[in-house]
Amino acid sequence: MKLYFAPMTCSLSPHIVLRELELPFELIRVNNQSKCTADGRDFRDINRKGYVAALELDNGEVLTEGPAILQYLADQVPGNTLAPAQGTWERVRLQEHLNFISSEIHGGSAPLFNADLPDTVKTMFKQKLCKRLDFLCHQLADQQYLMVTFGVADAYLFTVLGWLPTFDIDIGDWPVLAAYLRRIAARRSVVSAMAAEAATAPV
Ligand SMILES: N[C@@H](CCC(=O)N[C@@H](CS)C(=O)NCC(=O)O)C(=O)O
Repeated sequence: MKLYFAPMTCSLSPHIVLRELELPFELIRVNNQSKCTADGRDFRDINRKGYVAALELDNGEVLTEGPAILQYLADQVPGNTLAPAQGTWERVRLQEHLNFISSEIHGGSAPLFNADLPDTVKTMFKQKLCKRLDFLCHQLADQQYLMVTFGVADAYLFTVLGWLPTFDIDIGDWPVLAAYLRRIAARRSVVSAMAAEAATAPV
């Protein structure tokens, strides 16, 4: 498998999961501005959407959309604890988490990267995002992870919450979330994924 990624973006979550599952993969860096890949191709020829993450399977299929990639990866290793089995109620709960992260946190953060957006509009998006952080804090108050044990939703949430300092949102205002992030940041898969991404040459 090949994971097309850009450092500091949402592609970190499938990268963490690939390492958690100890699946063999190749990392291919993408320049999100020029759309060039590290191996000299136009990324849009691989993923017409033009954004990471994209997972190229050994049969040539290219899978996009973080929640789909994360679940596909977990399903490759039967019995692992990163995602409940398909068809179970717990799997539906996982999908509930992934949709929340995707639409409310990932989608809610995206406009804040837009340098052209007026501050008043950014403030509006930030306020909404902070309400979602309040909810997460409540949810994680009595549990270490979103589900019973660390899973694909945690890899995704860790990744998108990592952007908060860029928006001048201080995670220290949500101590439960700050502790959650510290816990995940210490995982071997996370340390090695972040180090591997940082070690790749810019495209
Ligand atoms: N709906 C997509 C969104 C992916 C996405 O937002 N990717 C960003 C990085 S976090 C990106 O590559 N943006 C570059 C672009 O849109 O041109 C998913 O969930 O995977």
